Amino acid sequence: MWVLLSLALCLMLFFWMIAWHVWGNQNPSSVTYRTKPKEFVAMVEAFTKKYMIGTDNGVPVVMPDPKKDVFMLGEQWRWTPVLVLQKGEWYKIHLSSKDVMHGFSIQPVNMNFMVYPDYDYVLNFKPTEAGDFKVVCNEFCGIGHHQMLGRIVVIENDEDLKKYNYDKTSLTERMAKVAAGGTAVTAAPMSETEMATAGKELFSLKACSACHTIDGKKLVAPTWKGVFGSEEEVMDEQGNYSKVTVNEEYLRESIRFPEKKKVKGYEKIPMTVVPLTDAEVEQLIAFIKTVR
Ligand SMILES: [Cu+2]
Repeated sequence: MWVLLSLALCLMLFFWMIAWHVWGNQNPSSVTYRTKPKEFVAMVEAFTKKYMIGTDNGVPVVMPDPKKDVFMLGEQWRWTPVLVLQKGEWYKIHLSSKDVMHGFSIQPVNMNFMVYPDYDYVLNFKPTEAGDFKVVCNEFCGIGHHQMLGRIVVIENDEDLKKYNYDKTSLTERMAKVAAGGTAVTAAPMSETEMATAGKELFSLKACSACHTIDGKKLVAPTWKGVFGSEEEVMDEQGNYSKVTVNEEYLRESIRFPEKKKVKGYEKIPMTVVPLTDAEVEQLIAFIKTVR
């Protein structure tokens, strides 16, 4: 009798699980695919280039077409890009992580999803109210976890864009070109100022500020103040000294391969190589140029 009773209970709980999914006001279910962080980042970058309408605190803002694939990437420590979505339209949202596990939590509506590297979560998603939504990370992901904030703006019409100081003129122009039989949508190029703003964001985001300063103070690494264009004595990997001018080329090399030419006085201190995309390296350089 006990065996039968427990069996009945098991079956009941099993079917209740299905019922709860349907009637329990749960998070929508997702379809999951395998991916690689590199692949996913490339998709996010292509998507961002195509639909970008500007930047918001150094983070690109994109306004995708409804019913299309939309991408959002979690990385230490931010969500990119900022999404502008239309109320009442369906979107296919892809979520993944570039590094570690993050928690994608839309506030204040409190919808939560886990975001893992190597997995592409696809959610069919329809925003039902307009407004400014925040995406927080609810999975502890490192020292910058508390500042990992993203943004999803839901608008009812194009007029709403003004409230957020966004402007989609550049996007409309690029799309019109494509409609007229032009070549594929080319990147919305970031202006030099936008690049520098993005670089400034990366300076704290990627913890460059732990070792470099922008006010001339000396930490364990050379300050960035006035460094661009200056002449420095550097040591190569063989221990030979020479003089270099700090230009874009030198910075590009030093960000990727810090050991190649080390500034005199800092030879013994190893620099942490932070994983950055090519675009991010350029943004940092743009920022360094402005630190006078
Ligand atoms: Cu996180």
